[in-house]
Amino acid sequence: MGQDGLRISEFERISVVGLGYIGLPTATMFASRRYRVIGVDVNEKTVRTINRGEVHIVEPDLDIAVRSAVAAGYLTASTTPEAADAFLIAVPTPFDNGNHLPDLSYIDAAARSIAPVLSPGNLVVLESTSPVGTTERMADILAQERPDLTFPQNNGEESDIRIAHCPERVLPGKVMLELVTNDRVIGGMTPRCSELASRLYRIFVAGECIHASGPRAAEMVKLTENSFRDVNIAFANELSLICARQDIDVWELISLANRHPRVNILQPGPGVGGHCIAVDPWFIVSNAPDEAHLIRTAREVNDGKPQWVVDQVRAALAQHLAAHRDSTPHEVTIACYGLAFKPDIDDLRESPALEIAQSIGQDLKGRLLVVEPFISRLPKALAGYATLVPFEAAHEKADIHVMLVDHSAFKGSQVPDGTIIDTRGVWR
Ligand code: SAJ
Repeated sequence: MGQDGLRISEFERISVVGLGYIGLPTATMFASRRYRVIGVDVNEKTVRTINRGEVHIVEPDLDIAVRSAVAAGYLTASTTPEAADAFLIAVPTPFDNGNHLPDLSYIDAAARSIAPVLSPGNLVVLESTSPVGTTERMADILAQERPDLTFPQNNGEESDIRIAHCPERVLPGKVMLELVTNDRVIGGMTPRCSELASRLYRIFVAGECIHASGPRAAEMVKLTENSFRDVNIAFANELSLICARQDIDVWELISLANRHPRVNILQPGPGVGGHCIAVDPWFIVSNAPDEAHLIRTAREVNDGKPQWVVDQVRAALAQHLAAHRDSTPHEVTIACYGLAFKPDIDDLRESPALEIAQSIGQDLKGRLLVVEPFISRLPKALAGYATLVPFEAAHEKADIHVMLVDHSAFKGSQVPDGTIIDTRGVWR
């Protein structure tokens, strides 16, 4: 330990570029182990928030960790990169929803922004989930920007700069735990690149640091994990459609089939949301469009599920009106339970539940009640279409009940009167 309490290490300064859902928790982990961390983000507001010791994202235990790391002086944020021993790039890799092609401009910009402050001996790690070949592309950008330095793609083990891809694999909601406990896949451009990256991650990773044969393999590992889950959820979602047609309880079916020692089907739902599983499989498809049939079809099955749920609601509404000839469409009340993209979180982004509620709200002439215990105000997408109400109010008043998210608070509740469309098996 040095006089100022900082660790004496080959990594005296660690720079994390991109202070979002992955970058900020990762930067905070290093800082919590008493390493000097400079977080870099292009958003000035984000930088100011972090420098006040506050957070701009919701993740259990992150706020306390950031507060103490900033207060102790181990973590500072800036809009411009500074010299460091290791650079971790954790910027978004969105995709164009229309043509499903990845947008690598954030990674390119991050590489260009750190290039001027690189010096011999530095390690650059790409953490962002990326199509195969992106780490090599980043290495080429760095080499173009800094012709005075040598890079592994040209100089192998003798290069000035070490480069690796080490994909993040943590589950939103459990990030602070999984950052420490998960195994880490390390895809260095050379064995020494992998070794240096492993030494960096061992600062806080208690899981194993496993070396892949190179960055391309590591990139594909991450995409494969999320595609595996997407394909398995698509299988469950397709079963839910087949079962609905044949009047079979899909949850009973899956739980019985899963009693087989070699069967492990995931759960159906209203669709697949979030920023990872609904996006990453397209990175495989975009690089191998003629081969990735199953992966593409799984995406299409999961993306089609919200519309199927909306169609079920429309059919239930028509049936309700046919059965209650004295009531007009204006008198019907529909309740949606849950808006988040998965249970027990407050994240509504890329949420199939929100998409469904919005669709129902737009064509409903009656009343739409929404129950979402994790928010206090309805998102803009529902403004004017719906009313946020407590669970009991919806449960009591609605004619049609649409269960969209299996929040713990909903489980074990009594099955309401009226028509039920249960996408999560809560009221089986
Ligand atoms: N879902 C189902 N049925 C299931 C499981 C999930 O419909 O049986 C739905 C959820 O409701 C949600 C979506 O899938 O809408 C995704 O949720 P998730 O919990 O499966 O995954 P994410 O997106 O929160 O996090 C995933 C994780 N990947 C894997 O588990 C393979 C996480 O480890 C990754 O780090 C993360 O993606 C990421 O950042 O890539």
